[in-house]
Amino acid sequence: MELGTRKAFAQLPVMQPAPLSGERKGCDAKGASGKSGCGSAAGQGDLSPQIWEKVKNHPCYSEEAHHHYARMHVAVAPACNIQCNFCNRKYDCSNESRPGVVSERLTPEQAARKVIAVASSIPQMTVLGIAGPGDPLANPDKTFKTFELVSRTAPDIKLCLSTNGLMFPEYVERIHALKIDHVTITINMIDPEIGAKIYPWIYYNRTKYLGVEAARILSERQLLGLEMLTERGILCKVNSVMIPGINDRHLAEVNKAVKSRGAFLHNIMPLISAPEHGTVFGLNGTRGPTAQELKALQDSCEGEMNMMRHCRQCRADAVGLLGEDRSNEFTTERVMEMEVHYDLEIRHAYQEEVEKQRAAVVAARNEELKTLAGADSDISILIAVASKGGGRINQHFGHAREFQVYEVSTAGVKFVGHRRVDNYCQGGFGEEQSLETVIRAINDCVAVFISRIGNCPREGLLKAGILPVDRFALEYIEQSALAFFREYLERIRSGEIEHKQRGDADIRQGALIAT
Ligand code: CLF
Ligand code: SF4
Repeated sequence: MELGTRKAFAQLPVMQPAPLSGERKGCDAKGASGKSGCGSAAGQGDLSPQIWEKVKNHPCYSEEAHHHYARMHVAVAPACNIQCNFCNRKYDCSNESRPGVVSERLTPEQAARKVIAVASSIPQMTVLGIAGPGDPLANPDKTFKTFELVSRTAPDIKLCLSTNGLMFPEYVERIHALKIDHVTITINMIDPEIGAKIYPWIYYNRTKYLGVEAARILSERQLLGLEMLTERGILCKVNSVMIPGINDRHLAEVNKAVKSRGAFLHNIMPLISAPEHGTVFGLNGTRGPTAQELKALQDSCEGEMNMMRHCRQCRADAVGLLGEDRSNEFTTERVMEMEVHYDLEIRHAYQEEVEKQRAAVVAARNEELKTLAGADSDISILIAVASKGGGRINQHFGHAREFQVYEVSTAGVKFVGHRRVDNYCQGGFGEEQSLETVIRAINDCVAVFISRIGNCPREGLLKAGILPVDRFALEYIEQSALAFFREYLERIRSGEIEHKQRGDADIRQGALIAT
């Protein structure tokens, strides 16, 4: 594609107008959780206009936005100052990426050019994050130089930083001065005894600290840094890796500690620990949580604080919507050859269209929710969805590399996670083994919504008790999920079907690889 031109803009996949399935009637319901603006809720809700401005098109800080807006990372920060037992330094930082893919390291100048090139060709790319592959604040010069260069040319792009937090107190003023409005800290413990099982050492003030002492210093500086940032009005997200048997029970305390210090969002992520990643946890057999274990912990922490459930544990050089990775389209070689023209007007025009589409998704959902008004049932179900974005059911079963999972009840519909899979369709034919892994990944779901599906996988899913549903093809996810749920309740009431609890599901280790 010719980049940075109006022609290129015209060729971008603009989302289709809203098709409504049948007549929709009803009330003015809110999102399921009742909270708004981020995590699993939608819309501005009770957020102040200033906060809403910061989160509304940030795909990580707003679940609703992640269907429409993209982020990119640049891998300018190779060094790290601590060791986590879920990380192998040969690979990306597990805080904000998954192990398994080595990033292309960039200089700040290369990184800034890449950002402008991506922003010129993906006008819905609204956020630049620096998240590794080591720790950004262990590489402060490269990190801040990159942000400076980008903010000069592209002032509309939000700056986002993700760090282990060891060096926060030294750099809070610089973060504030550079208008880095979004900061993520990975906090896996507040108890140094637990921390010693996660962090064998840290390197601080030219000294190497071990075990409990290392964890104590790290924890104190993380919590102090969080306080300093929130005092300055910087939106902080806390990432925590859920490690069964080590910090799974403790993370509720972490949640309280970060909430009391003003964190805006808490993202509890599953441990990735496949032996082939060569991490301590991978090699000693520490397992990641199951889907039910993760959801139960997230649900228990969801009080006053928003929980993020749509994290994809993406790479340190990821580009695109959270569920996709277009980094291969923007290698340094390609970026250097591109003719780049940053046009703010084009970006604004495109984003205005995105906002119209987004409003249509929300309006359709709210209309559908009215049809459940007065329904009295304590049943809730999970539904898996194949989607390429835009909040629609627009992907063939065989092409899906992840399924989005929604929980539906009379209270509404909310995004509760995603499941990575091997795509079933392998060069034109189906793969038996892949079908088994897909079924294990969505085993807790009553139905799977897809745009199309072949006979073989359809039969396999039915045998496993999962209903394949393609009649909502290209329609909105949330609206369709509510319509399906209303019918589901009617069929239960009529005695046609019986509601049964589904089993647990696998969270797949490793993951999304750029195609
Ligand atoms: Fe990147 Fe992180 Fe910023 Fe997002 S990612 S630095 S806040 S722009 Fe997002 Fe990726 Fe999860 Fe991170 S999905 S790993 S939470
Ligand atoms: Fe690895 Fe990131 Fe931990 Fe450093 S902070 S050891 S790069 S996971």
